[in-house]
Amino acid sequence: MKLDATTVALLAERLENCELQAEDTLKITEEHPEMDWEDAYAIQDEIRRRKVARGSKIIGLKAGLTSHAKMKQMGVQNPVFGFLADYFAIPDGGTCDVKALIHPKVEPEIAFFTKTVLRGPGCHIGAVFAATDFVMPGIEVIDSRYRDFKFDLKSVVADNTSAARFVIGGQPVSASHLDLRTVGIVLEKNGEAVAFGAGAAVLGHPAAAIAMLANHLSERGEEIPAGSIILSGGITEAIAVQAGDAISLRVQGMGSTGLRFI
Ligand code: OOG
Ligand code: MG
Repeated sequence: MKLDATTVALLAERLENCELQAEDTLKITEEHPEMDWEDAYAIQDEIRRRKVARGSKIIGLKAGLTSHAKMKQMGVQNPVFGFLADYFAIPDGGTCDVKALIHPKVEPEIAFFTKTVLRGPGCHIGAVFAATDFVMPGIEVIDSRYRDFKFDLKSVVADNTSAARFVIGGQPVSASHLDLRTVGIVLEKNGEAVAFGAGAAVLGHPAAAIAMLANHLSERGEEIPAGSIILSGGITEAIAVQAGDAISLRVQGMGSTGLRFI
């Protein structure tokens, strides 16, 4: 750690206030170029602690920047991990108020639901299959708290990897009943197909993102709890949205889900 506890707490407060008040800020590494990975996750943990203290429940986790399309779009090279709070969840077919967000974008993802604990080190996709109850289509709404969505990896980790909202829908399917590498996806905006892909875009297999998350957590003495929802990361680049947009995601063999921005 390069930052002291007071600085970590102040940065967490600033980033969380930006989230709650829908205001942007400059990326925090400009002021703190010395900050390291531990600092970045410590700031994210402090944001999580603040939410839990206020009564929010943590219902799941997310992997981000797990596809080349996303890494290229954001100019970074490594996956990152964050958490999902209860109030991030939007019902299938529901609405998302853009006034509560800064500059939202949507991402097509595969969501995993765990039935047993998943723990590293050495977690692999076989262990992920064994621990997964089912998978479902999911749309993540990301909303970087950084001006113009410009960040580096440490800044985005501190900002809970731009997590803002998500919707899950369609058919729950056993992860071993279909080949998640070749499952095709189509993301539609106002009825027009705007992004296409297949599961293999995410680290060769979306389950690999879940294994990577378990291994990452084990380095910090943590695990993926049973009963978690985990977003495995955007399959295509993220698509900007505004009030009035209707978004839907079709996943081969898994049905579809969607939401409307108001
Ligand atoms: C970081 C979060 C990326 C994903 O699925 O790749 C992410 C960002 O691009 O703002 O959630
Ligand atoms: Mg995502």
